[in-house]
Amino acid sequence: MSLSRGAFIVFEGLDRTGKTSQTRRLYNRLTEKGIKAKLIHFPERSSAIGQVINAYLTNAQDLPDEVIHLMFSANRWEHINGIRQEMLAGTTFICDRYAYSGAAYSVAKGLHFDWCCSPDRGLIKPDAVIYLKASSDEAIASRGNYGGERYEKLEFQRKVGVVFDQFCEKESSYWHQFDACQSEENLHAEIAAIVDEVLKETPSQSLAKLT
Ligand code: NYM
Ligand code: MG
Repeated sequence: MSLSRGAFIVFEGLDRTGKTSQTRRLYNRLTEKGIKAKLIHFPERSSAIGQVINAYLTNAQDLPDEVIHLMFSANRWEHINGIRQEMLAGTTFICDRYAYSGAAYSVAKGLHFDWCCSPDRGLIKPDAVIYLKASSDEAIASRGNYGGERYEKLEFQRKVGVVFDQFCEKESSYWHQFDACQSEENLHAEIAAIVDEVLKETPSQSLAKLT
């Protein structure tokens, strides 16, 4: 058993629900407490695969739904060994989107749920998923920049939300739901309380895989 591994904390939710702000706040809080942490975001757009994903999301390139789905998964796979190594050496990862986004956005387009989950099987299973759920999707849609990228349409986001809700219900042992429409301060405080609990448990638990 490794002495003290880091945790893998994933943030999920629709576009504009505040994941990026909240992951940053959590990162700052952990590092201030002296906990070694790193922030990552999928899609990671800088790799060759990430650049294709970026071209797709900004409507510069079209790809079949199945192809872009597999690219999103490949983008996680190309980073996972590095993440695992650092986690085992004690770094906690805060991850802005992961395989659940992969499934949710593709299922919302009509792809089969099981087919969508399959390429991500074997990736690291998160110790906790922080699900920022929009209690009012109109409120979220009215936040800045909505509509700039592919997928950022209210009707489509609603379909994605249904899949996130299903994950949250099915995977309730490690999914934690928060109201994304409350103040940034409150939301951060609620998330911090849960993460503190998770961090107490993780060092003694071995890494699991997505199944
Ligand atoms: N997205 C993200 C997917 O469709 N599949 C995935 O596997 C991941 C990780 O990319 N609308 C979508 C969700 C977002 C878009 O993400 C860009 P972000 O967090 O806005 O950069
Ligand atoms: Mg976005």
